[in-house]
Amino acid sequence: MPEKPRVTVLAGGVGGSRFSMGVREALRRRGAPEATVVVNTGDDLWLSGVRLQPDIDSVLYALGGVNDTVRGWGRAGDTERVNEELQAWGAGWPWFTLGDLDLGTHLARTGWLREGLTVTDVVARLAGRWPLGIRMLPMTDSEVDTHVLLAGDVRMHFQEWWTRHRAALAPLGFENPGIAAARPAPGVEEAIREADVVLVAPSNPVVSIGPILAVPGIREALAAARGRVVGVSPVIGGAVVRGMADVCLTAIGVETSAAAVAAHYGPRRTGGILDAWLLAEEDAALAASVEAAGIRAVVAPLWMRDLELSAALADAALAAAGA
Ligand code: FO1
Repeated sequence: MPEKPRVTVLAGGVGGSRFSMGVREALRRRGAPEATVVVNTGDDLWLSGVRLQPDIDSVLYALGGVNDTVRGWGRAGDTERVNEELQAWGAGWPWFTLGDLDLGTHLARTGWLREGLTVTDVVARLAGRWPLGIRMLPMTDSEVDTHVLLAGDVRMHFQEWWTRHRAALAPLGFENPGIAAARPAPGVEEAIREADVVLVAPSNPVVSIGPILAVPGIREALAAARGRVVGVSPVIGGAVVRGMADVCLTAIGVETSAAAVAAHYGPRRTGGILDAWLLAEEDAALAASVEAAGIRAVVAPLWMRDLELSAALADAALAAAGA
């Protein structure tokens, strides 16, 4: 692997944002070109007439240094005046807060979409506001949803299940209406195929990485990638680091363990996506079973508590690709 590798990251949500910041830092220190991050758009939605892209905005705000690090979503220092007014009208969802600054983003995005710009164009415009130090691409320009399937033939949008019910309703599965007809956004397949390394962020494997992999053409691009594909476990010591990914994993029959998630992604040489998998030191005992599944196991510190640790994790992932 070159000393200054071209890196592409598949990412979504908070885990994807933190990891992208680590990758940006690690590459800056090497004087390497900016990475490309392909972001999940499967949990996007229309609400109160505006288009929300939670994962795009998580990565955008984090890399732009304007994210609310306490709540884990939205803008730092945001206010909720418009949201209060929406609630007074009975508009939107009472359990879903749209901050004033955040609404500025949604209005800008919706206006540009209405003017005919593609999602890729809109993301490029949003990304131009702050010096992100990373090229952001949406996984697709098509509208794709994530629905949660529940008992009694009930289905609801992922955001309702996640924020209103805090994932407490046992899901039977997840569906992505619109995904079969979706195509990777312009530049995504090339970014995957031509990268020296493709990194799979420690994001939710089901509702963040899952939709990216489900876009027809993306698995094929990973299979044809000239560089190695290295994933980072979102599970440490048998528990998910953040969010409610364990509930999602259980719903699709995958145990909440670093080895089971690696096996779920599968080895690239037999139709899966991974060449190597980073497991936490707490999970070192699982390395043998990852290797037995045909994936190179690398034990490294995975906690991204600050930028230094996130950059060290990115370095470990790059080293795993070079070995
Ligand atoms: N998460 C919440 O827990 N409560 C909210 O009210 C909420 C509002 C919200 C608005 C815009 C946005 O882009 C994200 C928002 N999120 C909120 C986060 C989001 O629901 C999820 O954490 C992610 O989609 C999961 O990756």
